[in-house]
Amino acid sequence: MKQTLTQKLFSEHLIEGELVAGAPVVISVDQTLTQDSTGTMCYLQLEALGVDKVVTKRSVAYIDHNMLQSGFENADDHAYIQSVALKHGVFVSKPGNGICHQVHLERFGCPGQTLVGSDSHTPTGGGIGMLAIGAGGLDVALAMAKGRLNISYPKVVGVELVGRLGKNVTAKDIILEVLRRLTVKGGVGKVMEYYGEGVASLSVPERATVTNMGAELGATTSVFPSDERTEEFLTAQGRADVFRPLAADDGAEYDETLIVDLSKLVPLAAAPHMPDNVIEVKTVAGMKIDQVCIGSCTDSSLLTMLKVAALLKGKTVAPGVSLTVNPGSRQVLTMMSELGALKDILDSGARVLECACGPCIGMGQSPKTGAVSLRTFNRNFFARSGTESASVYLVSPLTAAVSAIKGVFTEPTEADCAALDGIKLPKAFTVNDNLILDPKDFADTEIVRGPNIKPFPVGTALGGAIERNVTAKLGDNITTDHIMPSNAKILPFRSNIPYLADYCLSTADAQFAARTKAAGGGIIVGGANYGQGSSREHAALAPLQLGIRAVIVKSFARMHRDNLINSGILPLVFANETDYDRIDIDDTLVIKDPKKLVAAGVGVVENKTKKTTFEVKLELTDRQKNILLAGGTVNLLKSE
Ligand code: MIC
Ligand code: SF4
Repeated sequence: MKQTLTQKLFSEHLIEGELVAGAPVVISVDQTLTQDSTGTMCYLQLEALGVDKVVTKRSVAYIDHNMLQSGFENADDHAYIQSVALKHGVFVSKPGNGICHQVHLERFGCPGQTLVGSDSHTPTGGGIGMLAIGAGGLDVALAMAKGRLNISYPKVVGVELVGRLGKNVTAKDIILEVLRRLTVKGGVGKVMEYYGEGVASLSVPERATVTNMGAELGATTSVFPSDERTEEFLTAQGRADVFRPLAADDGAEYDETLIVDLSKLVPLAAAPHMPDNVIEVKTVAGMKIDQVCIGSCTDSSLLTMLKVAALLKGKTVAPGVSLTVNPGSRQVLTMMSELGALKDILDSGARVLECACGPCIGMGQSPKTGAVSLRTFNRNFFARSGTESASVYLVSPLTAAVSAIKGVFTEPTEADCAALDGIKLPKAFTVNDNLILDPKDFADTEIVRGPNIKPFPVGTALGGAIERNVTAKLGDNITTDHIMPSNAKILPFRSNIPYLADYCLSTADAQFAARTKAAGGGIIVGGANYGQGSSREHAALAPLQLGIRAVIVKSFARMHRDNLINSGILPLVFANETDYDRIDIDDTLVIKDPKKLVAAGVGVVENKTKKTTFEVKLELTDRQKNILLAGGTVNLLKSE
């Protein structure tokens, strides 16, 4: 049978289950990655699992998110992660080495291998032909401990790329176009598999921009074939030995297909506050802008930086604009300096920041009140920048650079982009891995724990009726940035759930935490695609800390639903979406027999206040049923 690349990658790693869309499967995990803002929780859980050493071929702990060190908290967490990782056989990429996804692509990505990461943009690895999947920290801890991942086999969407990009458009415009067509929930339960003659014109870092931001479709992952361009990239990284060619069989059938004609794309932007709110840049040309940020795991490669430098060369950033640049890795920054691009960027008046996530997660550079901020990032969710009144637009690095000079939203023209002619990947990257610690050199490491590390909450086994008030009623597309905001003020508390819980849902409903505490717990009601965005399990652990027992919505995003189950919170879906309209905040809901509901997968919820009932669904694998009955994965594992 002719196979898609996705089918091949799953088949090679299949441990249990059948490759039928929607069916539960278990796959073997070759590699894992963690970053520091999800990492502390992940390694606390790994410790709780009681394993001595990880079983994967390669696991890496990156420190790239929580970098401000405005108090002792972040620095303590870094010390904990470094020590606990090395002790368990995990490589450590120290602060300054770069953003996890960029560094992983450069130094560790292997075509054909599986990668599970405690970060939603782990699918970046699909740019080099990996099956790379984001997951909550506990699932990544389990992947490190057991080398396995439980997941639903996805549908495969074939995205055929035809033609070639014009000079003034980039890979960012490709994924913005896909988001425009499919929306932020269009990829849920699906893998986006790229193929076609247009693929060969894209280098690995460009492919990685597309697969990275496939996370914004809600997709399980995205993947490109591994071909000569992949070999070229790996050779330039001094890693030609891990290359293997990979592609779908000719004529393989996809569950769905999409054609993107690269030659027809124009510069695009995602307008506030959603990555699928896509417009053509020309429709906002001339709008005054205040800030431009270039960087993030989706667009901070050397290729991006060389293009930005070429457009900035000899020019000055507009007086009213703050331009920041975060190179994706130290390798990128080193080579920018070697090739003269750094000087061109600095000469333009840009502020060069460290190789880290930085403003993408609101760690500094919050824009001023009411600002218009153009960012080459992947998320423009409400308040994520740290300024609620700001309007963040997601754009290509070319649009970002020309707009920074002009001081207004500017569509890059083909003529502007003549300066980009001849820019290509180097034949050899400058490799220096001295910021990567190899665990075999640190056999005697003692684990260091700072006072900011608090025990994480654990759910309770399901018992009798659950009677709770609705303490939040929310709309569609609620992100994990709403549920557990992460700006510079609270990100340092990622190892302290009791502290974080007070900020739960604060940007969507400022009274939620206080209301839920006063009611002695609660139930959250939400709309479609609830929990989209990041992999952060804090978006489940903080509600658990507050006593949330169930979340009832129109539909869930994959990782958040998995995190709720891991925490022992019931993820319920309205059988009839119109029942959503008949529930109000403070209504008392009763789930009479939660165990029966879990076993049957359907059941009735009573609204005591309205004197009505409505039906809910709960599609679970047998393993998930056991997790919920036990009150979460940690309890289940303990009982086993
Ligand atoms: C993000 O981009 O939202 C993050 C911060 O990288 C998260 C992880 C986290 O919340 O720590 C993600 O994408 O999973
Ligand atoms: Fe970091 Fe932003 Fe990428 Fe998340 S999306 S990993 S915060 S750069």
